[in-house]
Amino acid sequence: MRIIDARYLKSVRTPEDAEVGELPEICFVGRSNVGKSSLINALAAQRVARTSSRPGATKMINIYKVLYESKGRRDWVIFSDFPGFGYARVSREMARDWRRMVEGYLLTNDRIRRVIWLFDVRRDPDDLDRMLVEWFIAKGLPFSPVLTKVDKETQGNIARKRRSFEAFVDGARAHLFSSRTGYGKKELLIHIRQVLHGEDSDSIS
Ligand SMILES: Nc1nc2c(ncn2[C@@H]2O[C@H](COP(=O)(O)OP(=O)(O)OP(=O)(O)O)[C@@H](O)[C@H]2O)c(=O)[nH]1
Ligand SMILES: [Mg+2]
Repeated sequence: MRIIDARYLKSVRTPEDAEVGELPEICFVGRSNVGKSSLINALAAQRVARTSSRPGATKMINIYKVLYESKGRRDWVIFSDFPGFGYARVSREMARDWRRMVEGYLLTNDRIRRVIWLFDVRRDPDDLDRMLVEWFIAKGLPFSPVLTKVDKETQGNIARKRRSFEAFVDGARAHLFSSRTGYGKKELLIHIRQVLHGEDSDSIS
């Protein structure tokens, strides 16, 4: 799969506001600063998504319309870039608003084909991450974990972290990714193509 073009459409709070008809959608979620926007830019091979050094800056769901080519066919898909969660400095009300918006969006959007869950390879999962995994499973939301920023870790640590993370997500396969080096990009695009074409076999839910 090759991405030919990617365009920012709008920032929304609900699936209806996106106004994208029936196009399939891939959501990119994860904690603040994990590299969601950078990953979208790396996949699209252009700067469409806004990245920031200020964690918690994104407040709405940013919608991108992506044209891709696969096996000689061109198609559209929506990528949605979620505001990061778990940023310690936001107020309780903001955290509650975030949760309401994100949960509402994910639960009422039947365009969603997959939630790509990004996780910084250098971190260890905590209670908030546990709650998120359990929530995905309870709601039957298909998700694919991606360990990000692998350029920051040694090969040995990555292998070890991957094993323990895969155990944490009940055996789902964790993809590895670096938007700095491009590591894992090809594989993740193949995975997304498989998801879009119903050929995926290696994830839970
Ligand atoms: N070394 C390294 N840094 C990265 C990578 N991906 C992102 N970053 C850096 O991490 C910071 C956050 O990246 P973003 O892509 O804005 O992260 P985000 O998850 O979209 O952040 P929020 O929207 O604030 O939740 C930026 O300074 C990026 O340059 C990566 O693969 N490797
Ligand atoms: Mg972002």
